[in-house]
Amino acid sequence: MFYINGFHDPYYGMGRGPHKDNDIGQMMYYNGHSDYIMDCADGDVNGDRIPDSVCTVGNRPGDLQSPFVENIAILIQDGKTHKYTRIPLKENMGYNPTVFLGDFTKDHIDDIFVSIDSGGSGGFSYDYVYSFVDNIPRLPFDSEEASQELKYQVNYRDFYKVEVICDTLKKKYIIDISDKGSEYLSEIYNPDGTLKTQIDTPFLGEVIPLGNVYPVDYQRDGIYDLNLIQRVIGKYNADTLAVVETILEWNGAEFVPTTQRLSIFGSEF
Ligand SMILES: [Ca+2]
Ligand SMILES: [Ca+2]
Repeated sequence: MFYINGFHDPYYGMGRGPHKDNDIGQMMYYNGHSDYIMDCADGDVNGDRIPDSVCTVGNRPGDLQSPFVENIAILIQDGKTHKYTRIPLKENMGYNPTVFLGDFTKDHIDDIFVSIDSGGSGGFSYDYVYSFVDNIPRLPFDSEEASQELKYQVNYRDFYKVEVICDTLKKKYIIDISDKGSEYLSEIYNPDGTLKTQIDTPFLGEVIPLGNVYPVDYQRDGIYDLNLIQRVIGKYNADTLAVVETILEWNGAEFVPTTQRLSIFGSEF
């Protein structure tokens, strides 16, 4: 067990917050709470130019071998006053809650990017960008909201083609599935390559709304954009036909999609 902020030693924790190297996985006490430290990063997030310490923290209800974490929150220790601020998250349970600091909102002050793996079979994560300028938490990006704003259609077409349409961005993509093998294709297609009128699968084609989000500094100017990756699935969850990558950039008021592309996986030959 591990004590921060003068629980045992009144000087311990003064001038330092939790740090990555020593404290990950340790329990800490602050403001009358106890939490496990999951990940940490240092940077000025409130804009006073003094580096702050930012961690993801949470409870570990299972035994400590289990990676499951609940009540996940962001914990900021102000580098100047050493005061703690805890920001609870909307989706607050999952695996491997990581924190990354970087400027996403173009004000040259670090924002807080948090990712939590959902752990479900969909393989998606919950991702947030918080800003903390002047010690006020704001949430400019929530991956659930952002992904739900992107509306898609996935339509199987004659001759082993799957059309993916992003209605929101008015973009259309065509995937060739002719190398899927006869077992897969014969359920959907007639021998002449036209679509069957009666298809015996419970569902066919979807872009899973929730995906994964990665910060990328495309212009190498110290400003991070968000790369949202969503899976296009065919007959079932594990049948990934492609992924849609949407790059979202801060426009001064919100994150907006600037570029979108569809990526396919190579087939063995
Ligand atoms: Ca600061
Ligand atoms: Ca910023």
